[in-house]
Amino acid sequence: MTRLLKPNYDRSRLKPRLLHIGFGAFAKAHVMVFHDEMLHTEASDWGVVATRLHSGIEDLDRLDQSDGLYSVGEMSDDDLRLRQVGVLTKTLHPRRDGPDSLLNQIAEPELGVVTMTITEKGYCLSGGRLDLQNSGIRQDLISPASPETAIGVLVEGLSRRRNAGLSGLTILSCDNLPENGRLCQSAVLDFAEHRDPELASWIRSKCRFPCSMVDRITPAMTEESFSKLADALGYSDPNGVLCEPFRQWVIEDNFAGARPDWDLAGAEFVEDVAPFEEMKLRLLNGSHSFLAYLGALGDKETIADCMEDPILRAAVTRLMFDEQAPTLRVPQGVDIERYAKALLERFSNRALHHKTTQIASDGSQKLPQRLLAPVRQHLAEQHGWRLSSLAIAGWMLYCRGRSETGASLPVNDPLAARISEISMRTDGDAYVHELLSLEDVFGNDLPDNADFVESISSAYRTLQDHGVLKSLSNSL
Ligand code: CS2
Repeated sequence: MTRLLKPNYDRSRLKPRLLHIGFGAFAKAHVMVFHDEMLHTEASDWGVVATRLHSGIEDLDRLDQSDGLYSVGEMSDDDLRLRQVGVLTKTLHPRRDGPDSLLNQIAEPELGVVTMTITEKGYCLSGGRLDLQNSGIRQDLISPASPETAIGVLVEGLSRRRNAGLSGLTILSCDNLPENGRLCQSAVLDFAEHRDPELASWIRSKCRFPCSMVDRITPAMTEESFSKLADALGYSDPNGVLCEPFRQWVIEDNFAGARPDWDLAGAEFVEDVAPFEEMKLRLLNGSHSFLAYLGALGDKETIADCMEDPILRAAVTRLMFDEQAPTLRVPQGVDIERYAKALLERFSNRALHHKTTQIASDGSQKLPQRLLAPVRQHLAEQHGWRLSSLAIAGWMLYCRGRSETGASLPVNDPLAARISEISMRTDGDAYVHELLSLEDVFGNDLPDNADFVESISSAYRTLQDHGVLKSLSNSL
């Protein structure tokens, strides 16, 4: 049986100083592991309150039943390391504990930092600003004291802090968005401005929204992964997660007050996170999306299955080196070639079983920063971007919900209803043109760019006529 690393710190000393919104698999395997490692290293009273806003009451109940303890298994092809994380002081769910429980927690004097993993769509953005047409935001502006969205929750919690004469907070976004802190700040300020301009100016002056780049591949748990974890532990842990051994966290050093010493656990505090975020979003996440759409269309179940296919492997390597890396501002001290090669290894980790259809979800939220931003650069500088065009057209074909052999593919996306309506009505060039008019995805510049429109239409036709592997091998 593999050895389990248990908390060596006094859990009874932990106070609720950090609140995490969106306590799912990624937070458990990433932010909380850094936090746990820090607590192993220094005597500290930074404890964590875990919350989820919508689904997940049962998950939090289960955590309560195990006194907030859960295990993380770090898996490579030939090793599995186990850690028991003990950072939690309590869990909260507004639908279980009442909306005030969470709002008042934000207004607790000892709280200093809020971390968030709420996924791209949780920020309710459109064109980098708060989407005032979003139904959740509209509802929260009507009844701000019982908010449903993360943005509404933050603003109401901060308003209570201000009314209580307390200090501001640091809100630390840990989602895969470029300049995630800036985006979070603009969503919060836009919302607050609509409620009360004085509250907005209090937030502007007292709170901080650092950007951060987070990285650890953490597939959704399945029955199979729970039983793999149970085999290693010798008992079953319904709260456990499995992930890869690699983890990275680069954080803008811009906090409103004290902060946890996550650097003791390997996190880097830097002045400018943007080049790190861009590198990760394009090289890792862009390549992930490329493999997810094209792999799933070709009936590949996991990312490691894709990496075993010589054509997909060669194609994703070329995408990284020829179409993604040249668009980057390389962060200081990083060797891009080594970074990309390490990614190819990480993607090949067979133990992870990371499903292509999981990564394929929410494409409308992911495409802009992962694939379209570099393409804009290629269009301006007249560089080739054939593989990116196949990935974007691959997303379009994926959105029709069928693989090349006719297997059904799940289309989970906030725009799914609109996309499905378009796909029932059109196909070919007409379908491509209608999808290109989704402004939140393609902006209003790309649909007007004749080169862009022609390249995507041609890539879509190629995929339909020749299939994924032939289209890719013709482009290598
Ligand atoms: C993936 C990410 O599902 C996805 O979209 O690309 O969750 C990826 O695994 C993480 O960002 C890795 O840090």
